[in-house]
Amino acid sequence: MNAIPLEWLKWVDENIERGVPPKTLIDRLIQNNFSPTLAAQIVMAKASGKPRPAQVAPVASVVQHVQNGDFIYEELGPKVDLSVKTTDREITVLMTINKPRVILFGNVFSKEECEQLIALSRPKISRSTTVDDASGRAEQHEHRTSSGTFFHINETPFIAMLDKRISELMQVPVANGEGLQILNYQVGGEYKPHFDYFPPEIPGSAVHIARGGQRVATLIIYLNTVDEGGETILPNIGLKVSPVQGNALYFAYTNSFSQVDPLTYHGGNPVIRGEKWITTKWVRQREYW
Ligand code: PD2
Ligand code: ZN
Repeated sequence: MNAIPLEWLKWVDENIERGVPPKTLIDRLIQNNFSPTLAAQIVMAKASGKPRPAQVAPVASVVQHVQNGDFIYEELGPKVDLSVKTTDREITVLMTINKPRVILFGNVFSKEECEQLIALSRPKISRSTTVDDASGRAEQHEHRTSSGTFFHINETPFIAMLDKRISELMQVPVANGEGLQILNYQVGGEYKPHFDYFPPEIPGSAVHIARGGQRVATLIIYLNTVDEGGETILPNIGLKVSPVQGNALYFAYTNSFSQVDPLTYHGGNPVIRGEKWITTKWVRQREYW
């Protein structure tokens, strides 16, 4: 259904005014055959107090890049308490934020695992590339001054063990994950703020989304403790996370309406002293491998 009959608009207005949660109303509209995108737009326009467009235009059900504040927060990502038990490890929860969904974990990898991953990566690293906006091709860019490499899913028994642990922690099947990406930053190396999802309005995103769907969440695992600098930042919420060996920063940004959350805009500050090693796991909506 592409347009909303007036009686439904009235129904939304009345229920928002009565204090019914937006999510309940969106669910009810979807049950009544409205597209998730349209349902979300109508309800959130009313809930946010912004004027609703005079005419509700047909909306394609593609991934939506919403404005800050318009993202519908469902319970994204793993449900966590004080700690999370995976098959082989007890991981601590150091901090959580709900909007955007961010979790800082401790004790994700042991010191030995971090050292082993660095040792395996060192001989393979080369200058990092990023995705070109227009073409979707991987290209070198000044905004990511680091060197990197990656491992295929389950590439070795050691990598398979880490992939499995991460999958249990993120509560996403191993098959939905991209291979572990390794980055090494030297002094001055940084990663300028960006989104990890493929911005839907950029032509180059389509080719990436075609395989496995949109990215839904990121886990950045710190493989060493940086002497100074190198913090991961989320500038829109004023968050700065120090790289500490074995800790990991999780954030989720795609909801079941295929909206993506601009509050997860993030970057890596320049390294001031020492070097920085991380591994990143990006997970998709569907099977990627
Ligand atoms: O190294 C980081 O802190 C960092 C910052 C932003 C890593 C990534 N993004 C990433 O791997 O996506
Ligand atoms: Zn990133």
